[in-house]
Amino acid sequence: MNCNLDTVLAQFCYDSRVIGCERHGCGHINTTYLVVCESGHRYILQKINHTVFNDVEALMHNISAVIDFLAKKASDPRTIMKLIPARSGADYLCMPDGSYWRSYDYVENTICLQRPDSPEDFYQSAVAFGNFQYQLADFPASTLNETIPNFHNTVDRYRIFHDALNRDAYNRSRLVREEIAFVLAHEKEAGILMEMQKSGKLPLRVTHNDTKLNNVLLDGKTRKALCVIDLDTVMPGLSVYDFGDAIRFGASTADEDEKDLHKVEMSLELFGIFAGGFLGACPSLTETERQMLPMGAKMMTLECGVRFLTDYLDGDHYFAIHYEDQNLYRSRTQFKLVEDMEKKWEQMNQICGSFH
Ligand code: GN1
Ligand code: MG
Repeated sequence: MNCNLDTVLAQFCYDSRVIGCERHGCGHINTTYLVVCESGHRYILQKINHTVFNDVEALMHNISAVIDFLAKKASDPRTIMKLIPARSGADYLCMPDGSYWRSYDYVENTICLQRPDSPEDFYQSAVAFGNFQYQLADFPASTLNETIPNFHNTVDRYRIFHDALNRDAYNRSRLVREEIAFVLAHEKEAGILMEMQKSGKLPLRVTHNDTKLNNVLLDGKTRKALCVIDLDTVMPGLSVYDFGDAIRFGASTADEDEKDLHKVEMSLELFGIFAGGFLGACPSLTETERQMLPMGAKMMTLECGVRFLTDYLDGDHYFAIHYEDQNLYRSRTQFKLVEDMEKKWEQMNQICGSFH
């Protein structure tokens, strides 16, 4: 039996009676609602995908620790997410049907974008993510749980891809020969970043790991960077993951599932703008980290494409899809972006080298 939303809503400490609750946002993993109360106060309610995050307690421990840490450094409370406790006093709720829920204050007068309306919007997201990483530089990383083990371990993502391909449970591999060939042709590069981390060339930091443009809120009035959201994957990681994942999504000239690949390019202009904002807000990166930013962009894009294609082969159980073959279209845009980055490789390196 599935619990109904009213029963869930009744268990959170909202300031007045709930008068509305609608689906909200574009996340691929959790299910998000916008809650409106009689007072006019609004909240975010999320059903946590506990197939993806199977230790919800560990996940919520991370989030509240990160929020508390950032809140101590922040001068404006709107810059940090605020968890709304359940009536039990806990910061999440487990319902009798086994579903998990949490709630946040809704940050009013903010903008959440799927694509930058202007280069300045993208610059602001770079400032937000660069600053986020900078603020967490002295967070005690060993107290963080790994909410999804091997999240950006591209070599392991390839292992899972091979498993799915061998199973071919939905008999779909015959439909995606070209995409499979692309993935296999890039396999030898998959370990580059992790090897550099293991040999001490790239330092382990506390990173966000999911730096899509829609995981940052801009101030509605000033359009300046305000608040980084979606803290589920804050874990020890590499700075170049955060840079790279943001490029993958926000420097693309088209949507993540664009069907017309002619429209999909990695904009060098946006790449440069993001690099400037990110490096300016996070001045502590080492020379090697700076040099590896283009590789971070390429690896995060390749890895995400591999993950989308794996999920397509596996029957679309991980990423939420809104129409058939959406994961396949998503994977194609990622591979097109990787190809485009390979063409623009020299310029990408030049741009990163120009910020000293
Ligand atoms: C997911 O949850 P959301 O939509 O912000 C995914 C990211 C992918 C992204 C692709 C926990 O992010 O890793 O890069 O989709 N999050 C998780 O759009 O797997
Ligand atoms: Mg998100």
